[in-house]
Amino acid sequence: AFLENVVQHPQFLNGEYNTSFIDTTPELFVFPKRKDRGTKMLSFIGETIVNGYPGLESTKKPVFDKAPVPKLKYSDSIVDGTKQILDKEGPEGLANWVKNQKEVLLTDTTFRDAHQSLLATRVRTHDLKQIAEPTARMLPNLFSLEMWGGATFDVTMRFLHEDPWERLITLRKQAPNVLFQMLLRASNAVGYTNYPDNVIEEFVEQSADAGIDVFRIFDSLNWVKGMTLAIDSVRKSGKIAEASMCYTGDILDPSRSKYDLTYYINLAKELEQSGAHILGIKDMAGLLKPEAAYQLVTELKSTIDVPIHLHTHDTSGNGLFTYARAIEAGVDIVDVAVSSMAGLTSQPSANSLYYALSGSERQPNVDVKSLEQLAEFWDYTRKYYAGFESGMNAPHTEVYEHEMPGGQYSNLQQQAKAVGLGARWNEVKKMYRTVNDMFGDVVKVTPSSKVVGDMALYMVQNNLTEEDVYEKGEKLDFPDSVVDLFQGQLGQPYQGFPKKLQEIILKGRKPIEGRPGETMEPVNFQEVKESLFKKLNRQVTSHDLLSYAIYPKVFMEFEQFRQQFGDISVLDTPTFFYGLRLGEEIEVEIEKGKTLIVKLVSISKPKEDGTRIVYFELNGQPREVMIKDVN
Ligand code: 3PY
Ligand code: ZN
Repeated sequence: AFLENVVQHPQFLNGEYNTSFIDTTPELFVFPKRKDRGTKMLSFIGETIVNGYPGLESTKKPVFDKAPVPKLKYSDSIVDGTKQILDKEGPEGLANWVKNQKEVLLTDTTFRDAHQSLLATRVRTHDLKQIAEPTARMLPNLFSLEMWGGATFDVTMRFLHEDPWERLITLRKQAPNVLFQMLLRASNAVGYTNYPDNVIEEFVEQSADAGIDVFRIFDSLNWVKGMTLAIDSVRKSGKIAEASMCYTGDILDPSRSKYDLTYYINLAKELEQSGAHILGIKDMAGLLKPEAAYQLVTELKSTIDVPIHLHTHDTSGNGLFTYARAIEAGVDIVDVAVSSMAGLTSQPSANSLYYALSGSERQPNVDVKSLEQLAEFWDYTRKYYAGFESGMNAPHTEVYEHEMPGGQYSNLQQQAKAVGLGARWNEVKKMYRTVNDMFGDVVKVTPSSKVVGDMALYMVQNNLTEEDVYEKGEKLDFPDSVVDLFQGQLGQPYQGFPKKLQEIILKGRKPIEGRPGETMEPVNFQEVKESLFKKLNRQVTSHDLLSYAIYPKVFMEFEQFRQQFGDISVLDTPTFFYGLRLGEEIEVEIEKGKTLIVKLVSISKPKEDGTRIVYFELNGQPREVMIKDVN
């Protein structure tokens, strides 16, 4: 096992070799890259011990109880589910099957939106991997598992230092029976800006190949023209296009007439005509009130033919009431999360919905005891991520006023703190609504919501009122994202941009009116492949190419991190965030059947240049790494 290369070979050490040695033992002439896996991992753990994990307050590693994985009979095969229906009957067949179900169907968002909205998207593959197979075995009647896309794509690389594609492939193996669903921001893919058409096409094809079955496609301005390319690409791949309309405003409020019932009905018809297999109602902020849900779903049921899938956030505390009314009106599928990952800015609880519908013929066909066991796992697992909780701990009806999406609330709060506006958070929230109204009452969802947030921060930071913007606008340097939006780089809002503000913001620049992706230079994937090959000095996969095309800087930093520290997705989550306690010993399975035993022995005082030596034992052998203490 220790014969890694020629210099350790006994014949070489004894001088007993001639030139044929090279020919008969070529495997010994492969030299490892600078450091071996063990040392790389120790460097990462040492770094975390000395400098902490970015964004987490550096505290001593808390003692966590290990999350209990439900005990199941793993020898039984997994029961077939919706995935097999899709594979046999195709997307239309699956859509028909959905319409024929008496019970309301469930999408479990625990693997994606729930933690995006509660824990800053930080849940790691290591934890998902442990519960994916139990979930597939215990909840085989789910419509789908939402487990990819949205913010998870960049956060996995940026903050978790793992590959989003590997997550998808790994989980797919463990949960082969339930449809896998992702959130796709139409022409913005999984990014914050429009991409060339061929990037969208290639991204959909590769995601479908790697395991995604249902693509929930939305445009951040509800601009159907910006969605058709993504819808067409999904249809071409043989998967399910769930074209979605984002819900904003309040159809019950006559003073918000821009987004009234007619607006949504027309939009839904347009999406159906554009090829939606399922219509999504994406209530990203949780603004859809119960009676509004009833009216909207009732009206849609009599106008469109495709099944309807409703998504909401429980921020106001009214989520279940909204679902109950939508279910009464005939909605086909709703989004829920396992109870310990539900509520507040996340989705309503699956467990609660089950009980709420007792006695109803639409009560979902799930085993509530299984839900409770999964909830127990997540209850423990969530504690590992406590440092990323938003601090909101009760229903928050203020959301009807500011209309901030569930996934944005804690993010914008962080952004505000970062620019020194933590104490003026209430002003920022109010300004968010003011900016919405200045922008002509826009749909606010990634990335348009980020633009509204950027403008609100900018105005509060510079003590600007709405009047100031109109009066002193020519002299103001607006955030780039605001200029891009008003230039049409994210597409066109319903009823256009407010002209006066657009002139002030663009300062003579010409807005575009077509689809931005149409005029962008396509990415030459072959060229990118060659140049990446040179930079990375390894085989470049189609997944790497897409990660790079969508997030060039984030991808390169992720690669550099992997070169330096190796694949640290194998570490347990407490160690990943907090390192080790003195004397603590862990086992790390770096590949099947290969385990490293790591123990922290001691940490030296910093030397003059700030470096510390961290002493470990690796498989019983003393090892040390030098870490610069930057605190
Ligand atoms: C995302 O785009 O990530 C969202 O969750 C929007 O609601
Ligand atoms: Zn959501």
